[in-house]
Amino acid sequence: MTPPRRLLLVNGPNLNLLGFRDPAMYGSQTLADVESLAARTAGAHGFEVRAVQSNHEGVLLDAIHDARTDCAGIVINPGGLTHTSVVLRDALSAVRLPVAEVHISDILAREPFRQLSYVADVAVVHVIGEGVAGYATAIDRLIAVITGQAGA
Ligand code: CA2
Repeated sequence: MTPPRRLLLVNGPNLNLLGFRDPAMYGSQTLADVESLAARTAGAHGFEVRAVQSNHEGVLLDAIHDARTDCAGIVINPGGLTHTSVVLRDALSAVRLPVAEVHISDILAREPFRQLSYVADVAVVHVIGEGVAGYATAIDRLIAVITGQAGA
């Protein structure tokens, strides 16, 4: 069966504050800007985006489970759950969709506790420290994986 031309975009806890706090670390673009960049980037490949942001882990898990039936891949910035959440990692692994992990900041150059990602080895694409533009990079690379163009 042809995979659906839809991606799930997941933003985890506190990312609703983008553009309103800490611009030195996370830039001045808002979550709405991120979601519209994602829609434009995916749209250029003929894909649509379903976007979810929540400060509640269970809401994120439910959205990931639901993607199993009607999405071709998942782009996720898990926020602080990156460094703590086995259940988020298990959900991503369970749905068996290709995953792109995005971080706005360079987590490898920050505090030691940010350098461990529970999600990293269930993701096929990793974009770290490219700012908000990294979401577009991640979508381009994930769609290349989905459509079999990766590495071409
Ligand atoms: O760099 C990233 O994208 C992070 O996933 C962002 C998380 C952080 O816990 C990760 O280590 C790295 C923090 C998301 C909180 O976002 C804020 C946005 C604006 C102001 C305050 C927090």
